[in-house]
Amino acid sequence: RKSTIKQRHEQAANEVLPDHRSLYIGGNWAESASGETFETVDPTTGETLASVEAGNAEDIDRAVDAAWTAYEETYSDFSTADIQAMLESMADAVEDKKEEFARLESLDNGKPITEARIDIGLVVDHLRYFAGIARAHEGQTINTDDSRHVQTIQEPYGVVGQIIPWNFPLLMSAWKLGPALSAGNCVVLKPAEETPLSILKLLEEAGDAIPDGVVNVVTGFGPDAGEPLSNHSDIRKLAFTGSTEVGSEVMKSAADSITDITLELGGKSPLVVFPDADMEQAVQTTITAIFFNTGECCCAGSRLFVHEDIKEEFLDELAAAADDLTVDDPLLDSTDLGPKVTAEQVERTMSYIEEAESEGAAFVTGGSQPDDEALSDGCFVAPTLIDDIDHDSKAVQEEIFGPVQEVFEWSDYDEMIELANDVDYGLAAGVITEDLTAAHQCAKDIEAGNIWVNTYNDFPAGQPFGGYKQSGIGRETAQEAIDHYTQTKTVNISLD
Ligand code: TXE
Repeated sequence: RKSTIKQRHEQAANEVLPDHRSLYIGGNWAESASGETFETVDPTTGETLASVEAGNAEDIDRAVDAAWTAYEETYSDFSTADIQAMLESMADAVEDKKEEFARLESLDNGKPITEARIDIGLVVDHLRYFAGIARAHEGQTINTDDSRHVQTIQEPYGVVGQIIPWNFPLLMSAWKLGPALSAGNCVVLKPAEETPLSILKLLEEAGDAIPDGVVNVVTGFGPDAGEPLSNHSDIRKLAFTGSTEVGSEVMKSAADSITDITLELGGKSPLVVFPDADMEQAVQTTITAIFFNTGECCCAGSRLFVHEDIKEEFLDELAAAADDLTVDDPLLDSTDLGPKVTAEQVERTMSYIEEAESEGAAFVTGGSQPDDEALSDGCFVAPTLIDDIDHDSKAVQEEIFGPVQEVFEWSDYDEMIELANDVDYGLAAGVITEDLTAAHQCAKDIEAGNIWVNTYNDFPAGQPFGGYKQSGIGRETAQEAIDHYTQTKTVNISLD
């Protein structure tokens, strides 16, 4: 099986890899200034997928210059209809090759192909959404008195910087490009070093529809290419998705030049199951909440609160469902969990598991890498459910970002809410109940930016997404995102 997997991956790579693995600046494919490259690795096989240009500060300078030139000479003259047509063309280009994009994402990130298809569908949906609302940005008129006419105009910033993570490489790019371009900005985007390929393919496929310099991509490492982007004095707005630690650094850089910033950071989201929950639906929703994308989801429902009346039965069924998940080659339709993105991420997840073990936590299932020789070169971790763990412990308080969920029993509602809110994060939460009043009350009481009731990880375009507390600042995927990519100009005209 191991050699079959390798062959399948080699063949897929031959079919779907972008031809260009270089920087994309001013509409041209370009080598990095340093001439250095880095390798992106297939986390299923451990083999190198492609060698990609390693950008640095000089490349960021070139990209920012190209973006300003494009803004001043071309993009600021685009009508909203032109912008709509451009974003529609980008969506069409992805849709036309959606299976290739899904396979590429699966190769580079390790996500199961069935989930990669969901990502790509959402990429198309979000680009179309922001194409549509490009025609609907409106200012205001403000009533004061008869002596003046006051109106506001929403204007783009000009050039914005975007830093993208590796868990949903193309989808996070679309979430950021969509509103930035829709609002009339040119972009310099830095993808994650772990997963740089799908955005290069997007530009390869859709580049003709985008005027030169409107979208620029500098591949490279965080400190070499990300930091100079976040420090750049000619960037007027920054958008970052990644760890809270780096987000905080990016925010400090933005503060130096008073640059507007939005941040989408980590999470440790609670999923609350009420005693009246439909058992089968609750189990399925819990599986989606924690094991979707192998738990590499900022909004993963990683802390499960189950009511004591149903805990035993629920945990039995949940463990059986987790054990039924197929951990295998992500290119197979039958696979539920692929590898984590890198060996470093496996180490990180395993260190939390080991720490929980050393503290005496009980493992309902999992807690190790799968015992399957065919997967031994890959970055796999078995679906893991941890019980009897102290809520103050590191594994509960910190984001593990893997297929690991901690379980807590509750009986008193107020105590449960207190615990559910007792983390630094506040990105998302899930509530499972048939009782409408309980659902509304719980949604109100949990401190989080996104609450799913009887569903989880559902991201239709138009629904705002973002965090409370240390999970971030600002909202993406919705009309509100346009506000983050425009600045308000007030015009006061005297009528005296
Ligand atoms: O994140 P980083 P890492 C969390 C998750 C994960 C942990 C570490 O818990 O285990 O973060 O992952 C760029 N200046 N999330 O190390 O470093 C980097 O190149 C500017 C949650 O991969 O934050 C990449 O493009 N940029 C998350 C991006 O930041 C810098 C998704 C994210 O990488 C930089 C990913 C710097 N100094 C990780 N250093 C989510 N919210 O979904 C790095 N980068």
